[in-house]
Amino acid sequence: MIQRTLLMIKPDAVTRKCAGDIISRIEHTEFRIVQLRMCVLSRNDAEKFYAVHRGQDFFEPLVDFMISGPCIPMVVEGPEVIQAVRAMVGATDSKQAAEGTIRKDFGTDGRRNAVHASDSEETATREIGFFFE
Ligand code: FUP
Repeated sequence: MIQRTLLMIKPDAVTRKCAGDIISRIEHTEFRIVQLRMCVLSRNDAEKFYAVHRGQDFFEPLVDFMISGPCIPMVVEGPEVIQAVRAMVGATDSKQAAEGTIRKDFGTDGRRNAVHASDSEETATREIGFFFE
């Protein structure tokens, strides 16, 4: 099934000039980047984007991190792309992520983990709508 997912390069990776390398990984797959922008999230936007984590002890530092510099959200399209991009991204904590994953290669730890990727069709629809259309 052809799907769309939201992949977002986070401020740590943008600041360290890894955006091109991350975009290049996507371009070396069968998938297609169909929308892309650079933006600095407001505190309110970051809180809304990660609303599911409100109340967790990592919520505030996560929001502070997400507004610390520019993000590059993009929409990636292709067959079964949601799970495929999640696999390319790797585990949440960069220190635990498998060799060759984006988070292993470009992230630092459980917060500064280089990218976000939608985890289901439902979240993909919501997250794409958050940044585009
Ligand atoms: P993921 O789906 O892999 O992005 O992970 P989650 O939705 O569980 O977490 C979203 C973000 O919250 C992570 F990318 C980083 C942050 N987070 C922390 O900072 N500490 C934690 O213990 C868990 C998540």
